[in-house]
Amino acid sequence: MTRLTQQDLFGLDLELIEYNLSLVAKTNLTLKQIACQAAGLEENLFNKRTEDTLIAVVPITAGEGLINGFTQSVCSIIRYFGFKTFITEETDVSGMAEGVSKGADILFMADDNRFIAFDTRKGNVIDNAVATAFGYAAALNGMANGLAGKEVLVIGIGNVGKPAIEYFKQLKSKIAVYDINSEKIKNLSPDIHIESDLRQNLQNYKYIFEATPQGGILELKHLHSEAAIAAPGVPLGLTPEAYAVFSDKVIHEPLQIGVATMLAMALV
Ligand code: PYL
Ligand code: MG
Repeated sequence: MTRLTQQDLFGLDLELIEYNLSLVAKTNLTLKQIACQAAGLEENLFNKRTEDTLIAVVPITAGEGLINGFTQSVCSIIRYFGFKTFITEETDVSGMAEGVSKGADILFMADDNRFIAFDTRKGNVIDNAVATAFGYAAALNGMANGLAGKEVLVIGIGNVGKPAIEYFKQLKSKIAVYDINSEKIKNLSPDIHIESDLRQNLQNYKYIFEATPQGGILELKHLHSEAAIAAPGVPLGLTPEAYAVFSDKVIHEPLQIGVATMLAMALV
């Protein structure tokens, strides 16, 4: 998984109101609506749970260690919805113990391999990759004004692309997939179209879900003129030239949709 940098997160906590407005402009959905649709949770229940849910964000020093601003960004996204949230003073196991002893119902924490929400009441684990997949797919559904019966191309069948396929199946979309590694597209269900030549055929797809760790693979000259792109992959899969033209049709940000969807999934 590509590791976020302090620069990726700079200013995120101060710009959530503008960010939400930009999401509504692109998808006709707020961040809360995207998260609740992705999680299958009624918005009013989401709102109600602000009254009885305490959330701890635990800094984890394992592996490459802390990312400056990571726990603060996670905390600010959750607080934006009105949930009581705190960052533990301790890190790692001590931080988990502190969170539980202070009555936290849900613990958010990430090492270099997994970013999870651990629900201490039900004992289940919500994974950021699955939440990001469902949240970005719900955002693309919003941009398309409904993807049922419409073709969507999923590029990158990894830990985000694969769950996204499941979500597009739920939306009854017509799914095409591309991955540079043919191993990744083995034993997918037969109704899924395997795209073999991305450069040649990218222009045939209006709705694109780009979940590769490869930057700059989507070039302006290959994109459908009315393309709408959900790009959870870090770094951004569009070339700067393509992004300059398509920026108001691209969903790409470091944490917001994934964290909001993890929260909603943990409240189901
Ligand atoms: C969850 C992000 C989304 C993309 N890549 C993932 C990433 O950067 N993971 C590493 C997160 C490390 C956090 C660090 C801390 O500050 O607690 N252990
Ligand atoms: Mg409680």
